[in-house]
Amino acid sequence: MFKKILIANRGEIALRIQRACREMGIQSVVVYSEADRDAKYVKLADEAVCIGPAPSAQSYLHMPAIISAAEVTDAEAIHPGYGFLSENADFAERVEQSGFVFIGPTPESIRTMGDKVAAKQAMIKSGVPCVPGSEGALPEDPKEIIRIARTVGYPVIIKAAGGGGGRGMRVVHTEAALINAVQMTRTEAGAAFGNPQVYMEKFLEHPRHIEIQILADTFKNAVWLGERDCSMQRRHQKIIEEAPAPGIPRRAIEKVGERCAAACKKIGYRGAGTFEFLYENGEFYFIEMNTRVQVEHPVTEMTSGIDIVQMQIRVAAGEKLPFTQRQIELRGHAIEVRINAEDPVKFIPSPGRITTWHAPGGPGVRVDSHIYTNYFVPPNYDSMIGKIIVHGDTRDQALARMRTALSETVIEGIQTNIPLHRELMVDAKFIEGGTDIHYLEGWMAARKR
Ligand code: MV4
Repeated sequence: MFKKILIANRGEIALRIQRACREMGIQSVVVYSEADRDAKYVKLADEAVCIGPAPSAQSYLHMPAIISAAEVTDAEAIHPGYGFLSENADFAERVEQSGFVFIGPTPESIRTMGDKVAAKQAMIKSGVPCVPGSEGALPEDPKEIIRIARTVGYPVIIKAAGGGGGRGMRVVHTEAALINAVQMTRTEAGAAFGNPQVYMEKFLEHPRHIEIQILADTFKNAVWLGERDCSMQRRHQKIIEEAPAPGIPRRAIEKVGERCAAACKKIGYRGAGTFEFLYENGEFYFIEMNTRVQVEHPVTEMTSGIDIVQMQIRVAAGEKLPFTQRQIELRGHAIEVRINAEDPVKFIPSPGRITTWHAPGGPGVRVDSHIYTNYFVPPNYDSMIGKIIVHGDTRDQALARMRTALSETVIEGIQTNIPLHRELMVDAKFIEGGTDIHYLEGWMAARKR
C-alpha cells in the first residue's frame, strides 16, 4: 500500500479523500491555491503545498505545479477527485510518466470515454444498451445525414463527440432545421473542444437520469454497486440524488448492472466509474461514462456499505477487489442533497463568510463538508459547499430523516439552497418518486415568486 498520497483537489472532496487516507494509515499531502489557504482540509493534512493563485488555471488545473508538489513531498500516488484534472487523459499520462500512480483508470480509458463517439462504440461492442442513432460520427454528406435522421425518427439530438455533461448538444425537431443545426454544432464543437465531430441520437423527451456505479481491479474483476437516480437537476447541475431509483423493477436494474460490469471486464477498466443512462418507458439507454469518483458517491456508500474512495486507492495500489458481486448486499434507501452557496430562488452564487454553521446529526445522517464557522467561501470555484446524506430502511424513513436533518441545519452569513431542499422534501411528486429530468425546472417555473 502507498505510504503517501497527494490530493489534487479542494473542498469537501479533498477532505473526503483525506479521511480515506487517514483510515488506511496513509499520509496525505494537499495542494491549495491562495484562496484556500485557511481551508479545513489544509490544516488537517499531514502536509500542504501552495500551488498558485486563486484562479483554477493557475492552481488546481496547473499540471506542472501539482506534479512538482508530488515530487517535493515524495508522494507515491495522486488522487484527482472530481472536476479539475480528474478526467484529463493527458494529466493521467503525465502523472504516470513522472513516476507516480494515477488513482483512476488508464489514460487510454479516460481518452476513450472522453470521446463520446468512441465511448458509445465501445459500449455497443460490449453489449450495453445505447440510444438509437448514427453509427459513429455523422458523415459530411447532407443527404446521408438526412437519411440517418429519417431512420432514427424526429426529434433527434446532435451531440459533440468532445462534449458531455450537457455541453455541445442541439435538439432538432424537423428535417428543415437539420443541416443547419448539424453545421452549427460542428462549428461550436470545433471551437470549444478542438474536435468538430458530432453524432446523432433519437431525442428522448421525458427520461430519468439513472447511473450505475462500478468498481474494477487490474485482475479483470468488476462489480456494480447498484444505481443512483440523479434526475433532480437544473441546467445539468444535480441537486438531489438517491438510491435505489424509485419504481424501477429490480430485475431491470440487475440486467443493466451486469452489462456494465461485463463491459468493464471487456475493456479492461480499472478503478471506480459510473455508467450514465437515460431511462424511459422501462428501457435503459447508455449516454456517457464518467471515469472519476462522483459527487454523489456517498449515496452508494450508504446503501452498499462499501467505501468507494478506499477501493479506488486499493485498486490503484494493485490490490484485488476484496469482494465478489454475490457478496454485495444493497440495503435500505439513501438520499443526498447538495448544499450550494447560492440564492435559493435566483441561483446566483453567494460567496462570503459563514458566521454560523450547525451541522445536522442523528441516526443515518452523514455530512460531507469542509466548511466551519468563520470559513470564507471563495468566489473562485464551484458553489457546492457540502452534502447531507441520509440513510433509512425505507425511502419514507430516509425522507423523514432528510427533513429532520434539514430542519436542524443552520448556515448564516451567506445564502444557501437549503430552503429549496426543505420545499422539495415535502413536494407531493418528489415524495411519490420517479420524477424526470425536467421536473425541477417545471416546478420552479410554477412556484410563483
Ligand atoms: C440526451 C437527452 C435526451 N435524448 N440524449 C444531457 C447531459 C448529457 N450527459 C446528455 N444529456 C441528455 N442527453 C438523448 N438522446 C437529454 C439529455 C439531458 C439530460 C440528461 C441527463 C440529465 C439531465 C439532462 C438535462 C437535459 C438534457
